[in-house]
Amino acid sequence: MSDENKKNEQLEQYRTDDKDKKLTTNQGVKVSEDEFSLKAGERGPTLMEDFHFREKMTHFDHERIPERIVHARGFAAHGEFQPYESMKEYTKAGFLQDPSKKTPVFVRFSTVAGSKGSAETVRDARGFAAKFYTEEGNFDLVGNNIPVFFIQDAIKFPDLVHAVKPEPHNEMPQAATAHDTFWDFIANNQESAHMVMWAMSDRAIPRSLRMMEGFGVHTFRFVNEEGKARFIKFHWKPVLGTHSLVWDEAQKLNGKDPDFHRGDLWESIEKGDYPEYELGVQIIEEEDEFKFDFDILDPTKLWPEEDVPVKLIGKMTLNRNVDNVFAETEQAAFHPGHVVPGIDFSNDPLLQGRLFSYTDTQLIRLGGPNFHELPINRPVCPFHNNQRDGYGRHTINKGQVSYHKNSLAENTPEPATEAEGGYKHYQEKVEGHKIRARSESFKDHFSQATLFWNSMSDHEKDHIIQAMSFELGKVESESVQQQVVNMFANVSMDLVKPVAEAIGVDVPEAKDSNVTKSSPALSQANTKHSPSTRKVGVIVSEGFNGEEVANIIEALKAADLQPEFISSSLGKRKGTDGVEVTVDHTFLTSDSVLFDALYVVGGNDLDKKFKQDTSYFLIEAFMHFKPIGATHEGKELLEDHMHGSPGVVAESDSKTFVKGFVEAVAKHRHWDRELV
Ligand code: HDE
Repeated sequence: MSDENKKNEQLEQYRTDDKDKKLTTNQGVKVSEDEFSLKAGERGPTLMEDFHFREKMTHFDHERIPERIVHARGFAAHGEFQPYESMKEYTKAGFLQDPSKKTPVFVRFSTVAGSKGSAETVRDARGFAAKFYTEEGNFDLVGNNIPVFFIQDAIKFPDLVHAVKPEPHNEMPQAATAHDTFWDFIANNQESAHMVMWAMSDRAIPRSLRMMEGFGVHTFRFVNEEGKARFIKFHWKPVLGTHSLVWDEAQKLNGKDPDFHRGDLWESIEKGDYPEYELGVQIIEEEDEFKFDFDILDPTKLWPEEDVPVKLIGKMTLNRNVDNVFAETEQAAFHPGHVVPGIDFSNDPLLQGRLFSYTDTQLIRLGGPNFHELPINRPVCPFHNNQRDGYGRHTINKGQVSYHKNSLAENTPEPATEAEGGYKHYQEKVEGHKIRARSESFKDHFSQATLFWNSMSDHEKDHIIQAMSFELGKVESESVQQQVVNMFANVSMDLVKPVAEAIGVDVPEAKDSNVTKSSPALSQANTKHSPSTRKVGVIVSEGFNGEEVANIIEALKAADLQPEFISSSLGKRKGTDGVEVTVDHTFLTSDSVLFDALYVVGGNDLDKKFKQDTSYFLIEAFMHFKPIGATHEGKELLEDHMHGSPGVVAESDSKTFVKGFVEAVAKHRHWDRELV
């Protein structure tokens, strides 16, 4: 990371390295013994005066803080954001003015429903929270990888979360929506239909945190120097494209590697394969607010990209892992209300409620009102006000004055004028009766759910049918199952009929909506494809074809693939021509689900166990539609039905093999493969 990263410089003051140091108490007194508590006699009771024991134990007893009520399971990294061009025309936000200016960022990704220790490849939305440490204060873009939300009004959030979390009487199931209370909530709160479609789609099981989109979800405002405002929505577009796992694979990964997503992010950054995301905005002029067939304030609606194009305005690169997960990732406090001049809110009732919740939750989680002083949360610009005291106060405010207005400190700290950078809320004219109601314009819950369905490719539709059949198949109440199926008849009978049949409830009467429109941008079939950083498991044994295989491995690396060797045991495997490879994993320590593709090399001396293990890996990879390559003796290890299948590249000629295999890997998955 470049030295001029101000956040990094600031954090450096707080970092400490205990290596090669003497052990001390927190008071700095050197400790002479850390294994035996102070006792009255070798077999006697421990003495109260053992200050080292007391301090060590007390600190340990208080190590835990409450986990986040939602988004408890998360992982974060540092990075930088750089705009492509000045956005002066649209916003006065300082960090978006100069294409040569880099702004430090900290990004925390998360699952929503699971607790802090839950597995990572569950079916769920992913949080995508970015903190920009700008010169004008912190701007937090606290988004998800799904562009819409379950509910329209923040007052329903506690109900939604109670329904999705493990059921209170038996605390099951962990990190899953496949249970009665979640689906009961859905059927009885039908504004959730659109988000449910996304949650049942492949978007909810990303291949990698590096390969998913991010969305601000709500409508925000950009305000420029002249005070002109426009409605905007924020997007993150991953440079590697948007790719997903398959459900069977995701479930197996939860056992084989519950840290799969954080491991992938951590390793990529350690290797220098820095995850990159382009920041985009959709912009709607104020005068066009009512030109759409949905309300632009409704958080259950997206703005189809074909109607309102996404303007890419900059790139974020994550290039440094944290030094300490608790100090940084866990103590990071995000808030959609952390905005800077040039960025403002809309009246989206979900956003308005979030503006209250985030500080409130930090007060219990981080133990008081001074969490902004924790190193990870401190802005890189100075901050001055009359707020004082409270638990864990770090700042030593000098002087006698802590109030406004005053004369003793010449009325400082003083409010800044707009020209000096003072935040001025956009002067939107509002009027109305105090009323607990929802706008009529928020009442269409199904059109965009159908738009989403219409936009899916055949295999994506099939995955949604499978996901719903799985989820509802786990629901015990037949009444809830029936209610949900009846509800989704409003979306499409092509979806509902096979689901109803799979779970054995009545196929409801057709209520197909008349939405025929689709939005190609919503389908992952239309995303970018690249072989870059894809992990290839290379199955190898003694006596493999040395030189040729070595050349193939080099060519795969040159194409930015990441081959790792798998064999029966660790150590070296000898090939012909004096070539040797070091095994990275055994059949026992790895699994096909941990790789994007398999390349079977084999060898000239294969025992039954090796063949069996290889066969298990291959069958699973094949079922998960993964690219499979085979050369030399490896070709004989393929099952008969695999030969000639899409994405299976079995070749003797090295060059033809490399070309075909790299292309197959870039495709991600081969959905046109027929399963047997
Ligand atoms: Fe959150 N949300 N949320 N949320 N949310 C929290 O804040 C809340 C919503 C999102 O990595 C909590 O610090 C309400 C939408 C992310 O630390 C809490 C409502 C979106 C994260 C909270 C929503 C999000 C949170 C829990 C409905 C996508 C993790 C811990 C009105 C745009 C941030 C915390 C991190 C976390 C409240 C809905 C994204 C309780 C009341 C919509 C990424 O304050």
